[in-house]
Amino acid sequence: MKAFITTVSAAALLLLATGGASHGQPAADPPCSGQVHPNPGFERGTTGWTAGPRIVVFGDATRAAHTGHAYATFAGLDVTRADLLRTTVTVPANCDLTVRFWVRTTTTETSRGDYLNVGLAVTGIPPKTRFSLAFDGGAPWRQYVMSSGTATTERTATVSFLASETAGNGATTFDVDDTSFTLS
Ligand SMILES: [Ca+2]
Repeated sequence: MKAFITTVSAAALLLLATGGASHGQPAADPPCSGQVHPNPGFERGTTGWTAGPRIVVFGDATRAAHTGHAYATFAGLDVTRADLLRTTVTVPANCDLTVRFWVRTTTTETSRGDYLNVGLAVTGIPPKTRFSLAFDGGAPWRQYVMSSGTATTERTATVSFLASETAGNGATTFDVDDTSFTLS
């Protein structure tokens, strides 16, 4: 009888050991991969973004999105005003964040007046304007790319689109679509 119990106990220990081994295997994607924003193409409105009251996210059959139905537009109304659209993501330690976005520029300006400043603020680094787009950006959708670099600690990265326009010199509209926030 004692020998039987010992055999059962040995089998139970073997099961525990097997379970422990499988538990140690990775169950999720590696931390430095994939697109990490929940709403990169604005198909879910302003979810995941902080948007000023005059940022319009919509679908317009006569002005198609880059992909999907929606995009963010900083409307050229030829009035003096500013709009801010921004979002923050977490950048794990030892990861590089690459931010890509597409912009379409429609204008009646002939010199720089209205502009769209695109900024990237990363923990530990002074906020910086990476792109200052203006009337000459072009009507076709055009892609821009910027990245955070790596660090040994977890950081946050805030991307901001700040549009500013002035009255009286024509109007420029900036449409933004298909942002992506990819870790590598
Ligand atoms: Ca879209």
